[in-house]
Amino acid sequence: RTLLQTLSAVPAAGFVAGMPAIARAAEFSFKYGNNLPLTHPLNVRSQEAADRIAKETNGRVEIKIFPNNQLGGDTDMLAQVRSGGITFFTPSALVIATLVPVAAINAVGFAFADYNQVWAAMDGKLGQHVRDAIGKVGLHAFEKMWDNGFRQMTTGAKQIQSAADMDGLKIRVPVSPLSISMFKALGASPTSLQFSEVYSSLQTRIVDAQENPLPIIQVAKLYEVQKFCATSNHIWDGFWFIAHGRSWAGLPPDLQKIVATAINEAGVKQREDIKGLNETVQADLQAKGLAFNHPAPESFRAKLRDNGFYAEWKGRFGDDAWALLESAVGKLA
Ligand code: X2X
Repeated sequence: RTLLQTLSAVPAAGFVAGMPAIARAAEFSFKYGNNLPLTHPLNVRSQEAADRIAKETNGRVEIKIFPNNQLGGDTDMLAQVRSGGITFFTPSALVIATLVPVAAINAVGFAFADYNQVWAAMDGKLGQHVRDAIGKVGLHAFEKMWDNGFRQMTTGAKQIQSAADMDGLKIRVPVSPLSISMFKALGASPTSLQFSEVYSSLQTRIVDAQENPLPIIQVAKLYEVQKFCATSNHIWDGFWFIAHGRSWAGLPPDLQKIVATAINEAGVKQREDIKGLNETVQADLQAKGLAFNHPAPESFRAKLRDNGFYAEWKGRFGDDAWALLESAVGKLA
């Protein structure tokens, strides 16, 4: 066990006289940070997993969740999970790619047609390829990726009907080289900001637009500061549930098994939650005043192709990873 784990496992309530034995301090007390509001399925299902883990380990493993950027933005939490300051983090593939470049491969523009393709790839060889790369930087990635969703664009001033409307659009994107490259290739003027800054940057008009899956637009109330939503489905994005490698390796195998099973099974349920939300959230957002349109993908794809986006990223990801992606989604470039 690392010094940090030992320190965070200092007994608290457990030593108070008269407390029942079950309230003793956990042997392994872990922090899990993420960037989403408590109401998002990622947090609902993680809390379920944490409760199940506490129960099945008889209180030996405790996971405390710090949602909504309480521990800082994505960049901060990525640094913390690398140092062991926190044990668990769920970065989007876009964000962990700042450390593990190939992790952004699922986010190549307009690659996935539907969820059947997504989960076949991410639970299959492409996901394995990315998990191996994450393992090489001292982090452990759990087997089942969690869903963020297909990303959609929202704007404040004008509706996006086709790729021509992207020209000069001041759009916030995550801290992600692929997102910057893709939106530049579309003619937009992208800025990377951590998620914690998105609402206020739209409100104060530092940017005019952002892009996120509908469930996030809902739970983060972005409809309050945006008028239009183009359901472009331009990127499929998911969250890798990752652990600080040495802390994970220091957990006895029987406890590892309980934790991994609970997290992976919660992840599969979370995928179902997002799928369900995708079917209902649009009506709710419309009722809240967001005007929807559904632009056809062709003009966007053509602009990306003509501006060399696919050729560039094929080179950056390498032939092996690109071949795995194309075997899942068909020829891209
Ligand atoms: O920052 C975002 O836009 C979010 C919440 O989708 C990610 O985590 C990439």
